[in-house]
Amino acid sequence: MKKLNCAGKTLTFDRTLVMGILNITPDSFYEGSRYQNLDQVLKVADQMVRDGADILDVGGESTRPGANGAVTCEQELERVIPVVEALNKNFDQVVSLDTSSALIIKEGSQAGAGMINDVRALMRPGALEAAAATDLPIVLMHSLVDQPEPGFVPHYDDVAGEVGEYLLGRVKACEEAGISKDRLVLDPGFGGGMFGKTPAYDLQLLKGLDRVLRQGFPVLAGMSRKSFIGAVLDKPAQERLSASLAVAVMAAQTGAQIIRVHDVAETVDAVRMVDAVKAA
Ligand code: 7PM
Repeated sequence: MKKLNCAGKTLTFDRTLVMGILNITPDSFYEGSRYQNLDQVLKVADQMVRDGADILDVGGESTRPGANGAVTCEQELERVIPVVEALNKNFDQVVSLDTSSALIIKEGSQAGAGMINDVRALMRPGALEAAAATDLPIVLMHSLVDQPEPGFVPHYDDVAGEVGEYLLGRVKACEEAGISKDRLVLDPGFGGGMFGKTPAYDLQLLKGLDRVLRQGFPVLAGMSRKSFIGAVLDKPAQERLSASLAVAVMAAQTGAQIIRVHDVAETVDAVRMVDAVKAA
């Protein structure tokens, strides 16, 4: 059974794991995931834990296309480090730190983060070295790295193939930096903006998720309430729960080991059914 050692806490891939999203940003696209202060964050985390979350994902920089994305490093540190510390102390769950910055990887690992989740796959200067200096598992997500110009339209001939190749390139960069392969989790990076997918590409990626899984690494899928669901159903973020559960089930059934979501209780029920059918 594959396991990840997350700074003393263990993740075991004996069932589908659920990662709850804790956005410590004032401008997250989904209102239900915005919190102001530490007490409030701990309350939400406590509910997620009781709902069955395995991992708590803490992010201090909004990746929303065109949002106040340019959060300074000090602001991100100030927001995120106290939260990582408190979550690690108060819960048995693994605290995942959603960051691309070398300094925050370093400070976060000292504050008790059990996993690094980087939407830029350690492409920022110093990030590879900072991650290598920790023993933590790392989520490598595919994205464009740079914020695209307004009106930029991404193009792929074969999105699942090209995303898979990019991720294997990042695996190689990690190995060269001294990061062992068995610390790595791959993520195709569903979504627009700097994640670089149109709704049509997101659907193709989900359809072709088995090809990313074939690389032999654990896979994380983050699709919760994202805009491709809105594009299919013509519904705002608040009305995308049922469809988010549907795509979570598809990803889990295909073999994704970690599902990143806003709605932990509902997703845990949904993926438990997938696990039960697999075990039947
Ligand atoms: C605006 C747009 C705000 C997009 C937030 C988002 C992922 C992630 C995010 C993902 C991994 C969201 C995203 N998405 N990390 N961080 N995989 N590994 O919808 O898909 O939460 S931020």
